[in-house]
Amino acid sequence: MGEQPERNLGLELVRATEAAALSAARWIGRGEKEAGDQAAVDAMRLLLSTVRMDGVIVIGEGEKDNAPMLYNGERVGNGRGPTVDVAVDPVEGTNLLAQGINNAIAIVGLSPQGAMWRPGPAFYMDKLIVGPEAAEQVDLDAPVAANLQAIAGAKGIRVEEVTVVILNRPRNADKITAVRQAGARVRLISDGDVAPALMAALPDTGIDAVMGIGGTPEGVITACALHGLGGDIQGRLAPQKEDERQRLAEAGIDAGRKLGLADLASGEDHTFAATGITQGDFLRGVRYTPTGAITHSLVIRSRSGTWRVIESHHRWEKLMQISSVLYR
Ligand code: VTB
Repeated sequence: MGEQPERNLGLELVRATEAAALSAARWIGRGEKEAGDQAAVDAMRLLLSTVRMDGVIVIGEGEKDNAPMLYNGERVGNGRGPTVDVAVDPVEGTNLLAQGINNAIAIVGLSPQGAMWRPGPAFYMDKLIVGPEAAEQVDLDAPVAANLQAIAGAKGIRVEEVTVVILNRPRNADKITAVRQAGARVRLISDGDVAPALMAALPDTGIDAVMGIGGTPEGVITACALHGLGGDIQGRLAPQKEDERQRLAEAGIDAGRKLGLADLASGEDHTFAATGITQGDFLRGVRYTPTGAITHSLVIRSRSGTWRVIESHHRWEKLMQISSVLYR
């Protein structure tokens, strides 16, 4: 047993998301998502090793066999301090990065050991994500129109003014139709449902909810952030292929169960950091100056309910002295 997390590790973690974003940004729009992801992984891993924690990755780049670094089960941190579950997504939205599209971000989430839900073979999850106003008002099992009414009511706006982000996939077609039929607006995205989930929970972003089937690991990471922002996520596994269904059954996971915020990340002690890679609607992307680069990050700590926005100015000359990984 380590000590309970007391310091705001987010302020250390943000260096890891900044480093990942700085490295990934070299690959924006170059059409090579693996190379971009690898650059982010290398940089994030380097900085995570400095963080005062005894962490184990529970949401990472995959199983050890196919992910040489930041794989599930890898120990990260300097080995001292609190024992924690770690979720990493060095590039959330590798397609967005490769194609130079908005809202690719670098993410790290921390929870006390055992507090994060292990997605295992569960790739897909149906999600309903709202901000603090509507947190107690919606239900994944209620009709879409009823949830939209509840969100509008909680926010004091009309349903026609509610904007819902949905991943543009055939599997979400019914959801898209239902939202439109109820009179609300849909913003379709090609990838990356964590950035809009953050926006749904932050004030004044123009995004009110995220709905539809996306990734399960992204759902857990979102839960980690929402504990601090005050919103809600409800989900239910939504296996898309027979293979996934079978593996869930073998693992003894009940795919029919409705999962709430506390199932996805339990307790009250969660830390989250994200840095913009490509230009984003909330987080700005990495910008270059003659001598370095500027990053824009969000740090959330649920214990205090504090969220911070951090703009950092980096100098290549100095980063070069630390590691070539940080300056390419
Ligand atoms: C989801 C979503 C992610 O990839 O996992 C999606 O949550 C995968 O869906 O944010 P497909 O298999 O249909 O592409 C992201 O969009 C990016 O990792």
